[in-house]
Amino acid sequence: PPMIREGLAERAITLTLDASVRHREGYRLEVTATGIRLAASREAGIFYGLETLRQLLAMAPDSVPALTIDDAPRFSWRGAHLDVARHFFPVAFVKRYIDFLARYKLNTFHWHLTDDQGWRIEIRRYPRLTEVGAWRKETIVGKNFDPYIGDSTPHGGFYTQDEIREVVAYAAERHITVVPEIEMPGHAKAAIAAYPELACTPGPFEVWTRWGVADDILCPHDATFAFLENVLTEVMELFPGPWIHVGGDEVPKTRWKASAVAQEIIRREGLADESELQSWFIRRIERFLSSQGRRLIGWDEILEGGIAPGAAVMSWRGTAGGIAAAREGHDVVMSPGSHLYFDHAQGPEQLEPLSIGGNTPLDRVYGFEPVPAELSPAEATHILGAQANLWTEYLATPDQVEFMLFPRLLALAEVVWSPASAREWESFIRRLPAQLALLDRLGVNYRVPHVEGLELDRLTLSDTAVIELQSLLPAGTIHYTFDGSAPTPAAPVADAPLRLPVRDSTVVVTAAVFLPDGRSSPVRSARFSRTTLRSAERIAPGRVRPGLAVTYHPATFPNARAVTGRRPAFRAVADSVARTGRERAETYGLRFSGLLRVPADGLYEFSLVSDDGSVLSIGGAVVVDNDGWHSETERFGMAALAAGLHRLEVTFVQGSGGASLRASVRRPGGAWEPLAGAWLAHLTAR
Ligand code: TNX
Repeated sequence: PPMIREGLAERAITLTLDASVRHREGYRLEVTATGIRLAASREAGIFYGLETLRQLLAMAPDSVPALTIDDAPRFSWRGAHLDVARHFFPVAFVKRYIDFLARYKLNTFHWHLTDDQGWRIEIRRYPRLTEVGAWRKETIVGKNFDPYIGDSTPHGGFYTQDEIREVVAYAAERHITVVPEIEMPGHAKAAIAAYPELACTPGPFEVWTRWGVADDILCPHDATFAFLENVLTEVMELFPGPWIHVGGDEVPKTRWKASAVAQEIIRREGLADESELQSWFIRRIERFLSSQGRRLIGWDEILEGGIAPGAAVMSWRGTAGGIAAAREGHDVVMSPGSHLYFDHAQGPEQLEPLSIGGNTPLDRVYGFEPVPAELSPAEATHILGAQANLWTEYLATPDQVEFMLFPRLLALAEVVWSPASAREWESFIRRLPAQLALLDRLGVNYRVPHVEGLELDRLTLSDTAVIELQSLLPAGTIHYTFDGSAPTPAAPVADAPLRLPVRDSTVVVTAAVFLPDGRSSPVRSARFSRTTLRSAERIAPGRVRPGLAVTYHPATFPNARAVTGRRPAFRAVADSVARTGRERAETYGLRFSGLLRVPADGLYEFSLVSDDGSVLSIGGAVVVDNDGWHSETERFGMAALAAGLHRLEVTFVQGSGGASLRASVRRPGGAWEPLAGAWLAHLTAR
C-alpha cells in the first residue's frame, strides 16, 4: 500500500504498488523537482523501475533529469542460457551471471545442467551421476579432434541441491525464473558413464572429453523412464518454475537402429521409424511433466516425428522450427544460431579469440526480430520471446564467458524488451559507450569494440593515403604499428588522422583500442596502396544487354573460387547479385559474369555479404574476397575504375547451413547501393 502520498515527502523516492499500471512487468517512473515516484502493479515492475533508476543515477549521479517513463516489456520470455556442462562454473559466477540478466531486465535463466561432458546437478537417488558423471579425465585442446590431443587435466564439478536452491532463490529475488535443462535422449554420455544400464549397448562409457554429437544415447527402455522420472521429480522439487527443458537436440539414431529393445518398442507402438521413437520418448516425458503440473520445452528437434501436445519449442536451427511450431499452436522461444548464439565469434572468426566459429557481431544481434513476418497475428501470440545461448566448449573461465556475453547482452535486452519500432542501431551505438563505462565499474570483461577504419584494404590515387582510425569509446586510446605486428601500449597513438606515404609501397596498418585499465580490443589490420585507374573495356554498345549472366552448378565445392563455369544445370540472366530462388541442391555454386557499368572515373567500394563464400573480381583481379565456408559475413574491397564498362565476375558457394548472398557498391562520396539494375550488363553472343 502507498505509505507516502504525493506532497508528503519532499525529494523522496516513493515506491507504490498501483493496479492502474497495467502490464504485469511494467512500471511508471517520474522524476520531478519534488522527488522520484515509481509505480507498478507488481513487485517485478518496481524492480525494473529501480534498475532503470540505477542506470539513470550511474549516468548522472548529481542530477537525474526530470522525466516520465512509462515502460513495459514486449515479450514475457526474455532469456539467457549458460552451459555449465562443457565447463563448470562455480555458484559465485552463476550468481554474477544472474545479476547481469537482472540489470538488463531479462527474466529467464536457462541453466544447461547436463551434457556428454558433465552432469552438474546432485540427484540424491543417483549419487553416481555426480560421483562419476561430474568429472572427466581431461579436455580436448583447442580444435585438435583428429588427431585428438587432450590436456591431461581432469575437469569437473557439480552443484549440491542446497546450492541449487540458493541459486534459484537468488534468481527469484531478482524476478528471474530458472529453467533447468536435463538433456535427453542424446547429449547424455555423462549419465550413461555413471549408469551404463541406461544405454542400449553394454559399455563401459566415459564422460566425454571432446565436443560434438555422441552416438551413445539413452535407450528407450523402461529402466530409462524410471530413471528420468526419478531425476525429474528431484529437479521439480528444486525448480518451482513452470518450465522444464528436456533438450532433445542432436540425437543420432545409430544405437537405436542396432538395438533389439528399441526396435521392439517401434514394433509394439506401431511407430514408423527411430525418429517417431524419439517423438514417442519426448511425448512420454511430456505426459509425466504435465501430470505434475509442469510444462515441457525442448530444442526444435522435438518437432521431428510429431511434437508432444503441450510442448513448447526453442528454435535454434534458424527460425523455421519456431514458425512450424507456432503454426501448430505451440509456444515458441526464438534462439536462432544465426543471431543469438553468443558462443559464435563477434567478428570474422579468424580475427577473434578462439571460439566455436561463426560470425555474430553486435549489430546482427541488435537486428534480430523474434516475430517472423510469416506468422499471422494469432500465430504470433505463440512467440513467447527470445533468448541468447552461451555454450561453453571454448569458454573455460568466467572472463571468457563475460567476453562473449558483452556487449551482445545489451543488444539482446532491447530486442526482447523494447517495441520493434523503438529499435534504432544508431541510437544504440550512441548510448553504448556510457553503458560500457558502467560495465567497467563492475569489472566486466566485455569485448572492447575494435578500431574502425580498417574494414578494407584501401586504394588511393595520390601519393598519400589519409586515414582516420576511430574508437567507439571516448576513453579508448588507439595504438598502431606499420610492421604487421599487434600493437602494444608502447606503440604510437593515433590521435589524429594518419598520413601514409604510399607512393612507392603499400603500408600495412595494424591497430587496437586500449582502455585505461590495460584491456584492449581485438586487433584489426588493413593495407593501403596507391593505384591507377583501370581502363574500361572497348565494347560495341549494340552488344550490351541488361543484367548479369548466371550459371548454376549443383556440386560440392570447397570454396567460391573453385566453382567451375563448365556444365551448368541452368543458365539465366540476373538483375542483381543474389540467389535466383531456383537452386534446389544442398550444395552448389553460382557464377555471375558480365560487365560493370562505371558512371565516372573514381574509386569504388564493393561489399559482399554471404553465407557461405563469395568472391568478386573486376577485370580478372579479386576485389572482394569473402571466400570459404562460413556463416553470414560481410567483406569489403575497392577498385579504381575509369568510366565505362569493366568485366565483372562474382562466384558464390553454398556449402552447409544457411544460404545468403548480397552485393553492394558505393560510388566516390556516395551511399551504398545494391549491385543491381543499371550497374550490371552482359554481352550478347556475337
Ligand atoms: C549445438 S544448440 C548444440 C550444442 C552445442 C552448440 C554449439 C543445441 C541445441 N545443441 O550442444 O554446444 O551447438 O554452438
